[in-house]
Amino acid sequence: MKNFYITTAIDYANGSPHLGHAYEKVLTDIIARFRRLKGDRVFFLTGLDEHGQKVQQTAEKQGIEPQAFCDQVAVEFQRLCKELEISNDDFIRTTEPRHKEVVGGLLQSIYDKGEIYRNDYHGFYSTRQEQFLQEKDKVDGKWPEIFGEVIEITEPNYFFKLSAYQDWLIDFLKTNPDFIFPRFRQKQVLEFLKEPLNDLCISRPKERLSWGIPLPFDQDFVTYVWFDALTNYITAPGYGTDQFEENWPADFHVIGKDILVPPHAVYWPIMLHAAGIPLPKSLLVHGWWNISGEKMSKSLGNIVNPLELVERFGPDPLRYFFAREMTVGQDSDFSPDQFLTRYTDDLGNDLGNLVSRLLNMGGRYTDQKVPVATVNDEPEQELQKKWSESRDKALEHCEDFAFHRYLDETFAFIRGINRYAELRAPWKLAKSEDPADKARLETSLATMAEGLRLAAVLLTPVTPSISEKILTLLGEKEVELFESNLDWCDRLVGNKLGEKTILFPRPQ
Ligand code: ME8
Repeated sequence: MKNFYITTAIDYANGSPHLGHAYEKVLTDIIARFRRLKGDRVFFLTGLDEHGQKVQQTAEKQGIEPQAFCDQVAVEFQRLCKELEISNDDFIRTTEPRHKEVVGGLLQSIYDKGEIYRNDYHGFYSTRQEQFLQEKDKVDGKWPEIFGEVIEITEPNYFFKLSAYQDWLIDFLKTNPDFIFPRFRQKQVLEFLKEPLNDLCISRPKERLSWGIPLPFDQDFVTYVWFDALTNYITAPGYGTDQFEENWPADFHVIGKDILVPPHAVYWPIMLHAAGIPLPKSLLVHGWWNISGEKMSKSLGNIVNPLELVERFGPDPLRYFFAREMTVGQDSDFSPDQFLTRYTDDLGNDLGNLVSRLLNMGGRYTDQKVPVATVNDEPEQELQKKWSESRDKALEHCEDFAFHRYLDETFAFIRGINRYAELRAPWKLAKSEDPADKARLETSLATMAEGLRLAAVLLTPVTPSISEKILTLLGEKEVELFESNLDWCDRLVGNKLGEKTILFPRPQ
């Protein structure tokens, strides 16, 4: 059986991780965890894009060798993954020998097929974007800011026959309308393909850029960084080895909207097709985080460091915020106030209070044990019905990547447990002399505990640490599969409840 193979983009190693990097990893991790809980075998890849001019220049500015610089950055990105509880199975760095070997092999095989040729290039070149420019890239007669310094050059280079595949790609996209999620992105690609494609310059002369992978057929050149970077997706599953087909084709490449056209939707499918390698099944394209209404950028000085948020609040509040606030595919806004509101209202008030209430009452009324539910009246039946509806809808939303809706459903259920507690008011039942009220008291605590268990299981892909903590407090283990763990039952009866704990302390 083939594994479910999912990747993030590989991040540029020319700076520290920011909120956008953290988001993409969390989004991909939620999908990976969801799939594992459904019983799939998953291979989840993330990593770093270490070659190219930007990295070389940043390292030069710091007065260190590019490799030493990348080694430092890699530590930071790997720490980000660990701190955010990202469950990646591999972390690829494009400076690793396994990657250089695959890039060399892929280039050679496309070259041997006659799809790469040498030619003189004359024109304009953006050093910042490492990209050749055309007159049509000018805005109001000037090169836009994003290109940085633009120089005029004439130099021999190697070109990949992209243009020869344009009709094939258009046809492929038209016959595979679900290749790109959300669908409106696929339309944008087809719009882009209405203009004729130029062949892609896939080399940089070594005298101008040394920090790259040499072309196997001409050692005076290094490989264009996008050709190098995209190849990571086949390096990690072992292109050229027997294991390759255990993972490839990838089920999803999760990427941001800025790197869809042309890299992932044009270069990558054509590179693979030219080399005779099957295409990935889909591209999942997410939007961007703005910061309090502004684009996140170094020049505005509004870069949010995800590690600071994780150090202060733990990984799950940020994971929850990402999944709750972003409609996958659209842009969203991060503001410290909105983050705190989600933390306090949803996590603290709805979930955290329910946990402390239950543990508190368990300690007082039932010797810290989960009692047996012997009553099954309207309030219990209502809550159980609410559970099966919320669970089914929530799981459906996950299939559609509508994680904000899945959390909405799950928290509507959690608020339902809180309402149930208000209705049954165990603290009042405890004062009653009526033996029927004792049964109601025990039932209400058992019902709250079971509701909480189910909510914790359902939340596992987004809040793995908190879910595990709650399950431990209920005397249960972390779950590995959704199956049989999402049905209302009495398995908690007799379990010892943990000591009262505050899961979401008030922010200082
Ligand atoms: O593009 N909000 O690397 P990168 C959400 N190395 N996502 C964001 C974001 C934001 N504000 N800013 C960036 C590269 N991203 C290449 C990829 S893949 C073979 C090579 C996302 O570090 C961005 O869209 O600039 C991309 O998917 C990822 O972060 C890495 O961006």
